Amino acid sequence: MLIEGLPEYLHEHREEAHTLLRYCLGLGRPFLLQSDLRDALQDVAGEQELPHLADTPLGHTLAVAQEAVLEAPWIYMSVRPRVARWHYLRFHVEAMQLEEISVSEFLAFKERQVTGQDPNAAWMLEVDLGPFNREFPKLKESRSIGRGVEFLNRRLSSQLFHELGKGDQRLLNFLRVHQCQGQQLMLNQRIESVEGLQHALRRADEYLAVQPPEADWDTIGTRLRELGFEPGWGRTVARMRDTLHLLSDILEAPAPRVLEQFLSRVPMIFRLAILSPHGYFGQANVLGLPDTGGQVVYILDQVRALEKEMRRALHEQGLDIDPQIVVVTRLIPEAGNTTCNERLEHIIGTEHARILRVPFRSESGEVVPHWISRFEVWPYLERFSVDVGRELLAELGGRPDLLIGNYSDGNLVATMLAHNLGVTQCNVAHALEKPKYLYSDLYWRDNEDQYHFSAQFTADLIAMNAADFIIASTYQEIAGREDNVGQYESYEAFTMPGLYRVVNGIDVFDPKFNIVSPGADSEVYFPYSQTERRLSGLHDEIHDLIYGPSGEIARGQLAEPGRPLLFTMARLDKIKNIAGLVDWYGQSQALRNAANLLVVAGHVDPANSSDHEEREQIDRVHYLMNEHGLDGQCRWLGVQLDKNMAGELYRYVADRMGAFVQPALFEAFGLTVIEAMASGLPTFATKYGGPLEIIEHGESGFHIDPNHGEAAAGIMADFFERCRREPEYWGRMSLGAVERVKARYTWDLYAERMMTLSRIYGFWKYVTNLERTETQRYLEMFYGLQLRPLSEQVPH
Ligand code: UDP
Ligand code: LCN
Repeated sequence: MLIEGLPEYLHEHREEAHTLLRYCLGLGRPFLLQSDLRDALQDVAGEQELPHLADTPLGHTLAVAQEAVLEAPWIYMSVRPRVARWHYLRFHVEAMQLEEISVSEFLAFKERQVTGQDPNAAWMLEVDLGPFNREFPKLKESRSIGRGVEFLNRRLSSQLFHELGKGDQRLLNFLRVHQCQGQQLMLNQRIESVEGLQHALRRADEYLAVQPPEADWDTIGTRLRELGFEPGWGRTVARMRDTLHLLSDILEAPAPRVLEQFLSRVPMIFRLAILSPHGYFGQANVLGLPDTGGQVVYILDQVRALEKEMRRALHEQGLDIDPQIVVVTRLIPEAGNTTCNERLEHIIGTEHARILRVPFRSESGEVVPHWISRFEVWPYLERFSVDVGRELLAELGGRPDLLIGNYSDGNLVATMLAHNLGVTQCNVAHALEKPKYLYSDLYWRDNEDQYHFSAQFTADLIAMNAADFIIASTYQEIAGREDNVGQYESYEAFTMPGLYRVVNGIDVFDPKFNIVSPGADSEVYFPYSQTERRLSGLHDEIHDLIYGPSGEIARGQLAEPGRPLLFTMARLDKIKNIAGLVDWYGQSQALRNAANLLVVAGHVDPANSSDHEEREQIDRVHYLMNEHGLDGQCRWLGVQLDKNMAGELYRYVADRMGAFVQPALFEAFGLTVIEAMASGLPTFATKYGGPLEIIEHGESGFHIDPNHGEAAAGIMADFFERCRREPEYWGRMSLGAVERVKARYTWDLYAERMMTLSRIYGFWKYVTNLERTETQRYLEMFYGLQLRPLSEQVPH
């Protein structure tokens, strides 16, 4: 039994156990969450004077239970005793019997509470990807989750070793497939076998040993080509020899580290396509518009970092080839003051990277002119993928070597393209919507009109299973924490009653998961103390923005400008909880006395918003400002700041010993959090999602619980009060924040890691059956029979 001593306890302490379980049933709710179960345990221990209850096997079970489903006399429970490990139990409260059950039984019981029908009465589709992966190597330890490539390297190098010994040619073939712009790279056809390769390596080494170490391919290439080699081994003779030695070592005994090192030198990635269909993807006037935030910032910074890294690698490999990166997004003819109606746009800060925009088309082929919410893009994506495939090939002059999808829609398009073109696929989620909203799966029908989650979750399942590898920004994104379910983990088992039940949707122990954290652009977000780099030319404008009169783009005028600023900036989505923050602030006299609130979000005039949810939030913020009488203490700016302005604003707030707050109900990663920290702003951020991992509470910032606004306001008020008493405290927190970002969240680290992963997964995909054809076929069926009809139902 998974909780030691539980059956014996139930038997021997029947009365006590009965009291607790009956209490849970007596709450009269069909579902209890983790926090409810913990509260129940505490309540019973207190009311019934059973202080030891938490220390009993039943107490331990409730402490690790994620959810209970109740219908007298039954209580079903999902239990997660360790990160990403799940068990399912049921208690018969009258008979006091306990049984372990399958995930399928647990989900079926859940469905029954929603539909009121016996789940056995009607057939229900069960989605189970488990059988496809049975033969596939999996990580064993939860602490290794997110380090898939290291695991894969270890596992597969021993396999390679074994097979090379049997005369396996795949490594050789792999080294012969590389070409760029019609030029053969690495090896030519003269080398026909592994023995031949070993022989050629020795001859090449002997030859190079007596050449000047700084000589390049032009000098020594003729001889190497006769031996069977082509360019790509290194810019100089010294580097070439080093690479040849790595390969000889692998042929002798492939050690994982050497293999990784060797592969990171093989020229494989010249052309990259990054897919990000929804929102306004542009370089100016877009941030803060609906659906347009961190993903755009992430991709533009990523492109700059990757191009630099690709260029560096190609240079070292001795190749004069320009890397090509194309970001594919949607072309929006009615683009306001953005450039989203332009087909091609050069990406600033790169040599060749560009944005390629392809329009959505209606069934009859007409271009869709207006912006479409990310929740409603589904009916357009199939056709979009076909159009993109064609345009991309033309733009890149051939197939990309890697496709990177972004968010649910981009990952789905990447899936379709990768399949058609036979290219390695990498996914980046940015934000998985399912775990953002409580019961978004169980009560999916209630949300269907507004969010169409049924299509989105189906697309997520398809794309995450199709991907060759997945990049997550944090560990928690994959597998959460001890008492917190990971974002991907939440796709393992769930149900959408009446649609389908997922018993094995994704396995977070799959080596496809890798953590590669994004950074904050250090050219833009640097500490306030680096005075020589500051954009002081913007200070007058910033001053007017913060302290100017209210008007079309601003509400509130700060009556006491000397107070520090508590700053927040986000898209005005409900989940960002800006209205919640205004409410906490309004209710906390201590916080109001300590600091002014500065909000940069959305529009002040709802007429300027095209998004339903945003308009609702605008109205709510107005309402709360009226309700709490905040016009003298809260400044709300309905503007989209360009990043230089945003960067200088963080620092301007830091100059005045202010702080940043990110109050979201859930934040997948939270780029504003690392930007504020990099600028030296003490930062308070939600404990739900990425910030939990980014910030070490009390050292590099503070976690706040958005569900307990009063406590959050208290933490912030105490902070300002302490800084008033102890000014060096502010400096200490500021420094802690800067150091944390420097150590963990930089784009240089990102690019180097990302390129290594791309090469290694590309290699393994080539030499093994990582293709997973069976999975692909199953997913195609799922696409055709589920996602297509669901997408059709979305208004278009
Ligand atoms: N941002 C900005 N100006 C604005 C609003 C937002 O530059 O007016 C930027 C912000 O600096 C950050 C991004 O938009 O880089 C938001 O990313 P985050 O990850 O915090 O949230 P998301 O919007 O992706 O959910
Ligand atoms: C989307 C989000 O919601 C944020 O939490 C991330 O920081 C952003 O994308 C970049 O990945």
